[in-house]
Amino acid sequence: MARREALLDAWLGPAALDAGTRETGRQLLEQLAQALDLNHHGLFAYSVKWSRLISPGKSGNSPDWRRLCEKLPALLADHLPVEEAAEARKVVEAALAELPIEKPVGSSGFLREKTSLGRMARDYLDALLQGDRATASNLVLREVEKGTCVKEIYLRVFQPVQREVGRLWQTNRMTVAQEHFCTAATQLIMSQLYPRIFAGKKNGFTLVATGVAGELHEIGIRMVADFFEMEGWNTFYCGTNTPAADVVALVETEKAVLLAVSMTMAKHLTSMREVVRLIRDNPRTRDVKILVGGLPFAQSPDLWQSCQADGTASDAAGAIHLAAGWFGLNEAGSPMEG
Ligand code: B12
Repeated sequence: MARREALLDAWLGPAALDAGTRETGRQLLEQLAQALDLNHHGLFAYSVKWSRLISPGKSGNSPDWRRLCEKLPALLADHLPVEEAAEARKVVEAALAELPIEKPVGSSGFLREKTSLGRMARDYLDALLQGDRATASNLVLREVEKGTCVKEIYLRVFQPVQREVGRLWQTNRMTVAQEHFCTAATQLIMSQLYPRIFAGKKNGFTLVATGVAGELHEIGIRMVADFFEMEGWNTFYCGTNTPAADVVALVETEKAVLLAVSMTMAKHLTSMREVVRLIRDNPRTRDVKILVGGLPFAQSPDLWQSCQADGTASDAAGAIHLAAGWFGLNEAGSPMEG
């Protein structure tokens, strides 16, 4: 610990005195260690891009993370054994190679206002920004009454709006309280759609869905679970931060054939691997298919393999598509004939 703090001081120099900058630096070092552990430079590259978007307001001095990362290999050579330092250099250089061409993550916003649902997403977010949940809710309910599928609302309204909320928070244009308000409102409005979600015919397959231990982001995996429910699956959505052993016990008692596990923060990778290991080690659950997903898996497309999972998908639609292939289900979510 003391060594890491000393490294932070050496790396960031006077900027290390600013708490926000120090925290971002700490997270970057953690991501570098993880990228090295897993041999996935993509995780670190994403973190550097993310750090570049943090606004001066949030991190005080607004350091130039690119320039700081360029200094990192030389410093690590002083702090790590030769071979590890050489590996770290490769990861840092690969991340830096992506920076000049890539804009910071999310720099252009997540709402696509050229489509009608994109415009509605804008109105929905504006209503929430004004603290007006009733208008936001009415927009959604009216759209569904007009015949727009709930899945479309999830993927074209709730998902981009939540990502935009994250971008506004990251760039210091939204407070944590506003973010919490928007998130809570969206969860409430999702619940208003439940009579439609639980209305379909069942196909006899059971899914357990949860976020890993330590993970607090729950909307993504809730959407995944709801998509399966709409496809006729019997779903056990357990929110997030569920202890690994309890996930395995639920899979076993409910005789689930599929487990969907979500992780948004890459630092929870150890918990993710633990769940998968416990499922595989239990003779009664070892054949259950495991689908993993969440932000890091979209950033680093082959990360799922290093977790010994069966697959990943970048969104809820991709998840049901993949499962349909595994379990021989047709477009209506029912088992295929013959
Ligand atoms: C709301 C929110 C929170 C809330 C969550 C509350 C809740 N009840 O869920 C709270 C306040 C708890 C929170 C905390 C933090 N957050 Co936050 N949060 C968000 C925010 C704004 C929205 C998340 C969301 O609802 N997304 C919408 C869903 C639909 O998208 P999704 O999760 O990606 O899910 C889709 C796919 O990924 C996929 N998928 C997801 N899971 C799975 C699983 C399977 C099996 C499959 C196949 C697919 C799949 O399908 C989903 C649906 O299509 C995001 C912004 C963003 N870009 O997402 C930041 C964000 C994720 N948070 C971030 C950060 C930094 C944090 C904190 C570290 C902040 C802090 N300093 O405390 C903590 C970490 C907490 C923790 N230990 O987990 C960063 C992460 C950046 C990074 N480097 O990775 C983001 C990106 C914000 C930003 N732009 O900087 N956060």
